[in-house]
Amino acid sequence: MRCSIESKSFFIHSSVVNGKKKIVATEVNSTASSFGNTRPKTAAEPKSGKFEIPLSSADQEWLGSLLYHPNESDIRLRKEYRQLSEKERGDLNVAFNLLKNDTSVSLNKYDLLANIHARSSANANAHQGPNFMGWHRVFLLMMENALRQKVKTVTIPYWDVTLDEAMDKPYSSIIWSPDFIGSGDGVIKKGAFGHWQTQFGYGNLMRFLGGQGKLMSKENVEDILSKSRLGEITNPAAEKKFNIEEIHNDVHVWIGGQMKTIEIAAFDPIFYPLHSFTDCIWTEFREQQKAKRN
Ligand SMILES: [Cu+2]
Repeated sequence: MRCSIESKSFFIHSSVVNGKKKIVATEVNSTASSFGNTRPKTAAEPKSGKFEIPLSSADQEWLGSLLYHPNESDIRLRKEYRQLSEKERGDLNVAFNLLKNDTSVSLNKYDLLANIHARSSANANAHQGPNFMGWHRVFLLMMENALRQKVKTVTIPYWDVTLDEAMDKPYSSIIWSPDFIGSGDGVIKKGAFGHWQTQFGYGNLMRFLGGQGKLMSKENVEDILSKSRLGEITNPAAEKKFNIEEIHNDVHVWIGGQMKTIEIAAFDPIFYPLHSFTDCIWTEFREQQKAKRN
């Protein structure tokens, strides 16, 4: 599979979580939409308007500036997160933090953009249906364009979740170290995202790896790629085994913390490498579709 790298050499790491910690009750407790089976499926969701901040003209202008597609001469290569050089990883961290600290728009640039995922119009259209992949592709591109306004060489890496799924202790993957995306056993205290704050009263960025949910396996990806029609891999018709949205939901829930809840998930920067991976799987799916047609 092209979206996957086979080498396991990336897992030589310093352990960031000393033994699997019990998941405690401080998990983000939300009345908003949780990823997974418990999520209501009515068109009226979400009920809360608290995520619906008014957009100023400066906000709209900035968000509009992110909606462009790279030129042919500016094709970007998204790498697996562990394949970034130290410099590339550092640049990515700097770009995320420059957006987070830029308050020339409402909230700050990172949070304003992350909040697009929460607004009811987007939320209702982006999830629980065949638009899931397409909506998130554009959202991912907007975040990548935003990052490139700060550091122009940055691309969003993809996190090949299946490599971690194959580990005995996926919570001790180097992904969850301060040099990468930060820890997974409560509040993130070290690294580029240490003590990041989220919006709407959700406080410190936090994660509770492995409490619930599950990581995506190579078999999951093979199952998805065994199908040839979008309806067979998306809601509402796809069986769970082939359903890319539901399989990705399990990863959100596995990470826990903000990632578990749709309206605040995009405040966690791991959201983007995860979606970069699902986007890569979708690209491969589409290329197979085209090949079959020819
Ligand atoms: Cu989403």
